[in-house]
Amino acid sequence: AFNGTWKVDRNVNYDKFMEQMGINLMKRKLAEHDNLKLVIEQNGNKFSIKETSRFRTKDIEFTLGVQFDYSLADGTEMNGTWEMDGDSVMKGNFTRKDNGKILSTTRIFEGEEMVQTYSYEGVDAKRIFKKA
Ligand code: MYR
Repeated sequence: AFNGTWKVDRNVNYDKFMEQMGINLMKRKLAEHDNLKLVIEQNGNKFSIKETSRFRTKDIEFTLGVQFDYSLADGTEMNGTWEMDGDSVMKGNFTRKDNGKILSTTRIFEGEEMVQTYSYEGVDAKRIFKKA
């Protein structure tokens, strides 16, 4: 169900979320319109994701429940895991390596759209993706 090409369509409270993450105004302005595209391929417990944005192209591979490293476009390093909750909900928990704080995230479906939620230190945001 996650398989396919997903393009970000709109954000909810993403600026505030990035601010809580400590990202400066100029970078936030660019990131708000980063044209993020995720090409997701799931095979059983294994995911391969090609992330493309105005900042970079990145290939990510992970296995559900197995810890992996991931760095944000600004260089912030994290590690953590994704797990499934049923067939159609992904739940991720990632720890920032610089301060030990947790970013939690989910991917769920709402109608035809995939919604990714983000939560960090009490601030929540969403990015809503449409299938390309
Ligand atoms: C993936 O499944 O796409 C790769 C792993 C994602 C890890 C968690 C994503 C957090 C992204 C937060 C971006 C916020 C920028 C302030």
